[in-house]
Amino acid sequence: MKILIVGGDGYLGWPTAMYLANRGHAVTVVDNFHRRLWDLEIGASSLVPILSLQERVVLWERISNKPIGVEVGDVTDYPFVEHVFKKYDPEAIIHYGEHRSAPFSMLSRRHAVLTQVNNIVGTMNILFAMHDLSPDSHLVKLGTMGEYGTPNIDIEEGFLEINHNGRSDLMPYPKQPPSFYHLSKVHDSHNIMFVCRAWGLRSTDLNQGVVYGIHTDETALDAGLATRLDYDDVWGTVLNRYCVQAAIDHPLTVYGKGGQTRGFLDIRDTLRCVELATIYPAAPGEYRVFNQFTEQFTVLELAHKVADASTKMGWEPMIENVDNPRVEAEEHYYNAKHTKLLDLGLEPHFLSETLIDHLLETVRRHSSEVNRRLLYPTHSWKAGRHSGG
Ligand code: NAD
Ligand code: USQ
Repeated sequence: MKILIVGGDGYLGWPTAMYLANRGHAVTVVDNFHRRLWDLEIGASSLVPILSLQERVVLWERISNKPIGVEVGDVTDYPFVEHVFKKYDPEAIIHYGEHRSAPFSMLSRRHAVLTQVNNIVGTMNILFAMHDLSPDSHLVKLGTMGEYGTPNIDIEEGFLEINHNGRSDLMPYPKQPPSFYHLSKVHDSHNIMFVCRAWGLRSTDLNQGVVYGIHTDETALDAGLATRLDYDDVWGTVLNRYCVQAAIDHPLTVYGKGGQTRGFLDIRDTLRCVELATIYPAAPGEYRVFNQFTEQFTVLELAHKVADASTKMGWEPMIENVDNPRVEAEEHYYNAKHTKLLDLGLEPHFLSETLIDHLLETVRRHSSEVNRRLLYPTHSWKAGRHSGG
């Protein structure tokens, strides 16, 4: 298939590009490198060194002999999006190209607005390009489990049967997102659902949980093909952060009581889920929602798993309950359905000691480069404490 991967220089986009190219698809990566710029603002960088996109592609093509196209540009710029659609006429657009940090979106008015403009405008431009230039193409859009929040009832996959005053309907599941970033995904979902209905476009919205790990079959081929590993308090996700903290004898930072339950998945399952959604597309006019995660844990459970693995390696991990910088429930009911990708053929890689050991060994090799000032959270989300700038 002719596939565009928007955000193909990122943590998930780059391994996806190699994975799909390896399986014979004609892959073109689109990115504007803003993520690398936003890192500079925070003073953060990937713990595992990463090459530039162009260097990665040259190395990949030398090793695999499978081409990956590159288009550098910003999807909030419509003439650029038009140019890309006219040149490639994609059958599928895998859209990772958004700003993805909840803490970043909560830093100030500027960060909140930047996040929402980037994400919502970029997605709208892709929808208009699909409508005008490739109306039969399929959008595989990365959303987030955070769109649902943490309701006190089971979470369904996208839609909920509602009975009201003697009548019933299948309605979009209620959304209670916890940050301006997560809200941007809700706004995207509404826009996408609308154009599927109004214009007959086809789309799959993947409500993904928190991803962990950096190892895939393709990244293992050469150190130069590595994907990024974020560990700072703005970009780092929880399990990746715990592993880095354990590797440098820093306390594992459990925010608050640690009863926050989330859906998680191995990065290899992200690639497979996106592949499944792409090769089994939505029908014209169909807007599908898949919950993309394989297991759910509390963040305290995860800290214990990392601590146990570290102890077995002879390290002396500590778990610290730090003041929670976020506004979120620390003890709550959580039961989210996630069967649709399994039905399509997903065979999950569950979180294992081997995986944690592998991640711990990798980060230990780079432990001298960890910036300790990025480990404790420094920005509170509490109301009234955001700067207007
Ligand atoms: P990332 O920040 O590593 O990659 C995103 C890429 O998109 C970056 O390379 C960035 O430069 C690019 N980008 C952003 N805005 C762009 C624009 N306007 N034009 C062109 N390129 C742009 O993020 P990631 O972790 O790879 O996440 C990818 C997607 O998956 C995001 O949409 C994110 O919300 C979603 N997601 C990620 C996780 C996770 O745990 N990493 C979990 C659930 C959902
Ligand atoms: N947490 C800790 N300690 C830490 C870091 C985080 O306890 O050191 C807690 C947070 O308070 C939160 C949970 O871990 O309760 C998850 O936080 P996270 O930073 O790992 O992930 P999150 O902010 O939710 O965002 C990440 C991705 C985002 C994606 C989301 C999926 O950055 O792009 O949308 O995971 S989900 O969580 O399902 O919404």
